[in-house]
Amino acid sequence: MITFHNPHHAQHQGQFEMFRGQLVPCFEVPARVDDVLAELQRRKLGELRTPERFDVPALTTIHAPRYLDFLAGAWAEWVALDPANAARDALPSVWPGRTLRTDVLPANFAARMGLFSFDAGSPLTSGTWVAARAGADCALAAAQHVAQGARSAFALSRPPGHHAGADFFGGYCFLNNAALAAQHLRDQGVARVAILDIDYHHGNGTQAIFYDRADVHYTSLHGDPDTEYPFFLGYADERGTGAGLGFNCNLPLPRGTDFALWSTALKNALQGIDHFGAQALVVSLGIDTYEGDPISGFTLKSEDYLRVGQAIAGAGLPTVFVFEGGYAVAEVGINAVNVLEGFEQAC
Ligand code: 6XA
Ligand code: ZN
Repeated sequence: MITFHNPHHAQHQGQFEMFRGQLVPCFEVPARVDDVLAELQRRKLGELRTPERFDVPALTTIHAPRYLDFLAGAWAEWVALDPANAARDALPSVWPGRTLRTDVLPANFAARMGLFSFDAGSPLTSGTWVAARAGADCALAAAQHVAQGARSAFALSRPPGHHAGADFFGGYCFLNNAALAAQHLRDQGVARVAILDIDYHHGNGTQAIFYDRADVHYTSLHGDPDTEYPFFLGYADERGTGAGLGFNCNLPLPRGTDFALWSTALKNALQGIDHFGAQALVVSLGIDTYEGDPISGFTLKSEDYLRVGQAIAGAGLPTVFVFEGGYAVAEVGINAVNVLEGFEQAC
């Protein structure tokens, strides 16, 4: 399996995020990708390739132009406010909650930052735009490779993407890499695309992007939003709307879920994808379901990830894996590569 990797991901290196009422060092760090890369090389699991550059219009298939404009210029605006800001990440602190307007684009930078985000856990840094675009390039190139006939490809994208919506960032995500991959498959002529999101957290951005569409089916296994981030989406009764009704499937699971229960949900998810008649699959490959993950609550073990890959291969679909969360830095490489190796063994 070819891995698409772009070293520019490392330009996104947040200092602090807001977590349980205080600023703490970021969990989402460049070392996560370095660890996966090292493990891929150690096990010689296929070629590494730097993706070609996709231009900004390739991103407007999913993202609103005014949001992309904001991201592209945000760092310069932040530093223009105060030269001392060059040493500080930008974090939002005000949002348009219920009854406030979202139809006007404020001139004020802090206001625009709030308009285009939903949490204070996702610092925007000097290299965020460059890194996010590099990650999106990985996802688009992986989708292109699969559209051209490859059985699979891995986009080692960073920062992650599945919380990012058409016009907002949050949950460490700025551009929705999995959504871009799915749309790219559609644009290359794949009629029905399924997204399987196995990150610990519900992919609220991906769900929202495809919620009214029948051509892209979204399924997610995740921590119950009643207690787990992102809290405000991801319940089982969210089944899609309009033409998309029946094409969204949420399988929330309680904190503490082990592999026996989780893999039963995965089986159900794969049955639904089979029933949909998908012609290609995009996997949002989060590894924060691991028992040692510092911010999550499932108990999967390293060896379980081989079986996850085998089960996904059983769908028999051309598959694009897109890297998402996973913060146990010492094990994220072993676990992610176990999924890929399990997949390859079963193909
Ligand atoms: C709140 C937790 C963000 C979760 C990010 C993640 N700061 N999403 O792993 O999949
Ligand atoms: Zn996650």
